[in-house]
Amino acid sequence: MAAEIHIGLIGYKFMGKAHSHAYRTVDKFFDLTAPPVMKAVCGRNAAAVEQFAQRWGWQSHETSWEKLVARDDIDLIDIGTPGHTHAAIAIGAAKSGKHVFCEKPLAMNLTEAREMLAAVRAAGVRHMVNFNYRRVPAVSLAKQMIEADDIGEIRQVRFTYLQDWLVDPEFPMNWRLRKESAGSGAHGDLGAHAIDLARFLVGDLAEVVGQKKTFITERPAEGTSDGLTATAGKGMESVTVDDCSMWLAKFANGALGTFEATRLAAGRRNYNRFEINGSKGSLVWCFEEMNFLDFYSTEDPSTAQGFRRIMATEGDHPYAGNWWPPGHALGYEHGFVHAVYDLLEDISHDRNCQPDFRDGAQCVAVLEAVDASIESGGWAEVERVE
Ligand code: SOE
Repeated sequence: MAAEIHIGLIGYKFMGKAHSHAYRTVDKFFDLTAPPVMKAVCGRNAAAVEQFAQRWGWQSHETSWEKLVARDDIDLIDIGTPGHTHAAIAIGAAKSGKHVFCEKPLAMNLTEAREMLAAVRAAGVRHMVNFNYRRVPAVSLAKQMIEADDIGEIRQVRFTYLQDWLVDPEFPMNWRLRKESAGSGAHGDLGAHAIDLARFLVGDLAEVVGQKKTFITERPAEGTSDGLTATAGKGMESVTVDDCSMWLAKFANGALGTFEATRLAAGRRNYNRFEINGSKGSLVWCFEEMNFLDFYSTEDPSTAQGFRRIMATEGDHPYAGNWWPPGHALGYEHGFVHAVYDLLEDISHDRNCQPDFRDGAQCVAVLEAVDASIESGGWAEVERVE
């Protein structure tokens, strides 16, 4: 068993920061079999990536991902770059015998996702997709409660991911607004999270029917962009992805669901929410109040009926005991720390990671099924990824 796990990170913007923070922090709060060593970060702009490496504590930097994945002092390649680069990097990393951790959505389409899955399986390396919201303590708690049958048979579910950072038509173009770099808009960017949470908590989706729409079809050309901020360049550029998607689902276990993803919901900053109704109760969670899980049980005495609000910061709640005393709330970055903790332990103990590339591919299959339903104007079956 290795004493350390040597990390090579590709991408140094929004996700690069979130992942770097996780590697820097994880062994301070969690006991690891093999702690991470921040060996190298990679990006195309040499000066910017060098500055990032110094600031975040990476030992070295590269400007070519091909060089990074070929290095023999790296065990794990972490991909935090735009969607169109995932497949080539992940397949290259797997061929070099590296474990792979990849941002969501896994791939631009199902064909690519299947190729990535085949590559990591052929290489016998560990693989994980970063669906960070699974590892918010209140969400992990919801999973435990569903498994403990606290809400009974799941019947109806609502998964909603609303943001508003694109509601201003003057917000400039960036890679997330181009089909060739992002694959899709809110549908893949946010809908992928909703699908993953639905698969995690409810189960596999069998059939879908939906709609997508682009309301703002042109935006100022890109000047600079970093994460969800951008400055305009000269002229206008066409938006080639959706602003929102709305769809219905039938789950394999018989449950029915509604899904919605948008980046134009004025006032909703990061409103990633689910409501799950079962035969014995309901669970409700929203990221904007991420430490709370609302639970309703039909089994409570009639005098005490009503939603109860659980603050998932007790020592016995998933992950929470490793942090602060109860009530000392957690934030966005903690989900990434938890993901990296599980990933590193799974690698150390040679276990399957969750969600793995099969899960990532199954999520892409759902995204594509919605597209197929839009084309056909009717329900579409979700392809099963084995
Ligand atoms: C932008 O919509 C974004 O950064 C997504 O790409 C992330 O996956 C989401 O968690 C927050 O918003």
